[in-house]
Amino acid sequence: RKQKGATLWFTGLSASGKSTIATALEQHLLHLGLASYRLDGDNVRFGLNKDLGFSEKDRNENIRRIGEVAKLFADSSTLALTSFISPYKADRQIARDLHAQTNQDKDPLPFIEVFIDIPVEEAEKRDPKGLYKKARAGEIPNFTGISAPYEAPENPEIHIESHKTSVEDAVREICKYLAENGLI
Ligand code: GGZ
Repeated sequence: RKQKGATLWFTGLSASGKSTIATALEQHLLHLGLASYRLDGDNVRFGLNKDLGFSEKDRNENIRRIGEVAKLFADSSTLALTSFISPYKADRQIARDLHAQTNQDKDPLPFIEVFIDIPVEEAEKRDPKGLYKKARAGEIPNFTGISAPYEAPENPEIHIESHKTSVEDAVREICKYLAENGLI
């Protein structure tokens, strides 16, 4: 059976576990023999988007470009896993709308919002890179959850409370959704 493409759009605070879960999911999908590709800060913010910082305008443009790139992967029948804070609802909506706009004869590309939900206090306790500490000290301006907003999704396709869920269970839940929707 031919593989279908889709975008799994992870959103959540820094240190919520987006990239950890997306990486574990990618491994699982590769074991199943499915093509998937992960887009994250390491391969996007240092290349395609190296001209962008963390102002609201720059984040808008960051997410717009990532939405376009994810769409290209999904259109090539790959499962695109994007792992960015994407704090603004309107930006996530733009990425979603892009996936609905395809050539007349083609079906819309599935866009699955995966909310990796964690209270900011929990993310701050994790603080694996010491960024929250720096943000509290005023050393990082516009830090999401501290001095810049995070607009939580209201109706995400998948909602994972990452401080209460193991990485394995999160992967299982996402795969269940993908299977139920004929994507794996
Ligand atoms: C939030 C920041 C900031 C500010 C640098 N606010 O935990 P990390 O380090 O590895 O992930 C964060 C990453 C966020 O980049 P995104 O492209 O995902 O953001 S957005 O979707 O809002 O455009 C964090 C680091 O970059 N970082 N400065 N001010 N996170």
